[in-house]
Amino acid sequence: MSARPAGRRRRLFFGLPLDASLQAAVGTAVRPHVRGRGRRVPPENLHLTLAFLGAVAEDRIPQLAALAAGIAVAPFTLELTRLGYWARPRVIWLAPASVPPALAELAAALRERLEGAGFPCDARPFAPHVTLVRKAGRGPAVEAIPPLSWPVDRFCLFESRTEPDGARYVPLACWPLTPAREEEGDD
Ligand code: 2AM
Repeated sequence: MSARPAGRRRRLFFGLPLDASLQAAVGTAVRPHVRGRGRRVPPENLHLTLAFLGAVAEDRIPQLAALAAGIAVAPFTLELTRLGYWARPRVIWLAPASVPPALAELAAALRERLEGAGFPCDARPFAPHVTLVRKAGRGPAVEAIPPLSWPVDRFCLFESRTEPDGARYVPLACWPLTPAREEEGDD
């Protein structure tokens, strides 16, 4: 009996994509406040991670797509404003002023379904952020920028590809957030 050949593995995560105009706006807004050494995330790579999967056999991608397609969460808006620094991973990040319930619900629904389907997720609590700089030597010069509004209407499965000039995050598929259906009146 021959063993099934190991499928190709891909490095995957679910996340929220920023439109090109918001990627550019974030780049412009934070540039003056980032000091010292570090690797800035190129604007086209800016995103917010919902659930990191790591290396996954590519024949399991349809299972991930089916699981994502079953999630029904309403669209929401994030106000990107808080700038911060995590000394351990040495990243400078941008985060929303607050976490709308729909964002928490989306991340929780994804993680629950992933765990249920045998995709272990990061056990750390969900701390939504957009990483701006990696290997940063020091934190940002200010703790906040004027809020940038981010209307979120979809989430995506991304592949993290390693290319000669660094990582590139490529959306493989996206799913729309669906407005809550109006409750039917009972009169
Ligand atoms: P970060 O931006 O805070 O570094 C792709 O690597 C994305 O998945 C990044 O946004 C990264 O978060 C996130 N991620 C979460 N856990 C990770 C891990 N254990 N290894 C690499 N990336 C991780």
